[in-house]
Amino acid sequence: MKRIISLSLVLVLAFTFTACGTTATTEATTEEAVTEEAVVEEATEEVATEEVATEEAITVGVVQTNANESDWRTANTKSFNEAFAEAGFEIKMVFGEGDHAKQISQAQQLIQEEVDYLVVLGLQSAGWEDVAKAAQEAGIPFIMADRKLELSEDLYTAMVCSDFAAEGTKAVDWLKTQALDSYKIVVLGGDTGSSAQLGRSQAIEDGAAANGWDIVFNQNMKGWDETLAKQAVADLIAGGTEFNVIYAENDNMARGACDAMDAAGITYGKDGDVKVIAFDANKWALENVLAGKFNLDVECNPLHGPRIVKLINSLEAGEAVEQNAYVDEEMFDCDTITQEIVDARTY
Ligand code: GYE
Repeated sequence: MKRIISLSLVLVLAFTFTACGTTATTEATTEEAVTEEAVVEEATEEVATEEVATEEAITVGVVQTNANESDWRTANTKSFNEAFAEAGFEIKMVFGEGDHAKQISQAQQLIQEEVDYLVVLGLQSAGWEDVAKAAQEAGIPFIMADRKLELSEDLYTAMVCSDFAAEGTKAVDWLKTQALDSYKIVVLGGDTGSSAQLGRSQAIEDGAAANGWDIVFNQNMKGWDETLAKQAVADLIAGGTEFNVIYAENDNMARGACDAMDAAGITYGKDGDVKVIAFDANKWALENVLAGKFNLDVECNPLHGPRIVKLINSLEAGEAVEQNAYVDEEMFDCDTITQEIVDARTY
């Protein structure tokens, strides 16, 4: 919310001094005139400084998913806070804590508070039309980050997201190269209805159908929860379900699955009986890839802070921006990863 108060103040000050000056000028010496000019100048500078201070306070409302959803989410939240602070933006971040309706009302509240920009990371990809329309009516640019929402292009300004279908396809293509005698796949999905879960799950379901692979278990873990993933795999083992692939839709759930297999004495990873696929590629997870505990980790990059700052600054400057930007991402294979790659990881 930018405030335009300074100009009038400058005018008042200048007028006061000149008025005084007028009567005085006839009487005052050159010196006095110089002093008054200096006073006016100083006042103008002061107000200008104040104007700059108030003018730059761009307020950005960020509708985040859950505070403690995963190590990825923690890195993502940190990236926003650090980049916005560095840019001098005022950040208003709220967390939906697993509740889609709560995110919707939080977004509406931020619109009421007249934020300058609204950035949404949706728990659910569907159901955002009303918020997007309300933002539009209020003249507030609607930006999607991380997860693409189901909105027509006329309802949002820009998006900086990951291509989750492409991430899933990378994993499926890698699985094909493993040429296993049989494929018995356990799918540990993320939050139901989030575009991250939808994209990654669709890819493995299509891949299995196309290649005649068996998906022996396919369930979404509320909140991408590591403990729920561990329990689900422990129950499968206890129930005698045979599997030789874990397709865990984030690093934390992959680690949960490994803990369950450790407890049951089942080998996995590079030299084990079960292939482990994860998504996110946090630094600790890449250490697991290097150690051969995870076979593959498909990157999903959480460092959206600087990307959104760049986007907002372009919009502020009236520059054209790419409406649909996908983050460049790679994957890490236990047969090719190096210590240097792990050391270079910043999250
Ligand atoms: O994979 C998971 C996080 O939206 C891409 O959300 C993100 C996902 C990420 O909690 O770890």
